[in-house]
Amino acid sequence: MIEAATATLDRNWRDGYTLPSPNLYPFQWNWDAGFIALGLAHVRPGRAIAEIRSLFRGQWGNGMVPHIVFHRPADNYFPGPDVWGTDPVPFRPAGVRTSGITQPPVFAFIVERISALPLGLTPEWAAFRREIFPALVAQHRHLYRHRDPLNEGLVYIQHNWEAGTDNSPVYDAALEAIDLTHARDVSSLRRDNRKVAAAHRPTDASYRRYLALVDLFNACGYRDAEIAERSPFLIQDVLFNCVLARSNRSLLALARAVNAEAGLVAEIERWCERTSAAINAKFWDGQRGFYFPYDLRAGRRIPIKTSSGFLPLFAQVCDAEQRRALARHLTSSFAPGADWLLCPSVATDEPTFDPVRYWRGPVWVNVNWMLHHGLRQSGLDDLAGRVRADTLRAMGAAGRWEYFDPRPGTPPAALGLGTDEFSWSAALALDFQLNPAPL
Ligand code: 9WN
Repeated sequence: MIEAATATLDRNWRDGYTLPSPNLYPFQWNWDAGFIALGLAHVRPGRAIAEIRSLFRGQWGNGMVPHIVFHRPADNYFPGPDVWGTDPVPFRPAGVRTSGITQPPVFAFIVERISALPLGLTPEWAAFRREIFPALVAQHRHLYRHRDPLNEGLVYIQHNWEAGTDNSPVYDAALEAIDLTHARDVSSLRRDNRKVAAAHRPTDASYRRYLALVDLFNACGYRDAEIAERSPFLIQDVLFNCVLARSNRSLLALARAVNAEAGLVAEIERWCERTSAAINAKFWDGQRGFYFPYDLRAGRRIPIKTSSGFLPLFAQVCDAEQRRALARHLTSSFAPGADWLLCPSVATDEPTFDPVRYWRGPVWVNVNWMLHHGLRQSGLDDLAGRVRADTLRAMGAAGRWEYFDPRPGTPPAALGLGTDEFSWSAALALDFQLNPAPL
């Protein structure tokens, strides 16, 4: 499996960065680059720094790290750079085209994880940590300054594509609230649903709404304040904030390691405390014993159980009772039998559960990797072992697919979904096998 995973990363490497999948995603993506850099650090250490550096070439002047960096043109993806229309934005970087939204900020914890590997002990890595630290601070600061309108310590996402868990049913209601009067029909422009099974991808009706938001951001000149005022989609997402909280902890350790000045260390300490407390204050539903995202526009929690609800374990913000409640969900509503693959992206008892469509039921390797480490840190070692074993079993049987059908008895030929040879699946298969330490 190590050889096969390395071959996937080699195949998808493009002289400085890695495509998530040449077939489906022909550019560099934000959080993909983080997980991929970790895999590269194990087997192609010379490339890990280049991977992260390439992504941060796309960082905007306001600190935002875009979800796609279009290093080279490719016409087999929609929406491409012309649709994003970010060229006239005054604070976009020179010399490289990007999208205009971000993705979960994984880099600080990825840097921490790589620091424990042989690459992490080299002078190149020590220099790189000093180089990347200010960019990571700017990334987090952008989120706190521009995405936390109520000053709660929680940040909101502007688009489901910022969540990473793009087609999760928790975004349905906000997407349905979009006024489609001037929305374009983009069905003939899509490429994704011609390259992989359409049943594994979002519907045309969903894409129409995704693009209506992009058109709105363009009309707002990508100014966060204007978007916050005009957009129907403002969601405080559980996964996004848990990734931020976990990265804050790593950023604090990094700040100390690079001897950052005291005021900056204090600023990061405040981020750590406030976001950790706010996750419990706003997302936790004591009655149902689960964490749910919050729709700022509608002014309510979105009570649909998804795998993101387990990630407060990864953020390390749960008390003993919360840990027990989450463990119960993981082995009941998410996996009604011991032979189900952990962890479905939506609970199997939710009416929106769909075992094959994108983020509406299938198992994803990156979520499992974060869940595994959250369970380890919570002392839930048996469950952590099962999540790891299930992930490796699915990839062993089917290959490094983008996502997997969680249902028991699915034959290997039908197990893998979306695109094959998917980079972060390969990269995290490597970390699962080559670094047994918890994060
Ligand atoms: C939109 C690249 C990306 C991942 C996301 C995943 C999918 C893109 C798409 O692919 O999203 O960003 O076109 O569907 O949902 O998490 O980063 O792998």
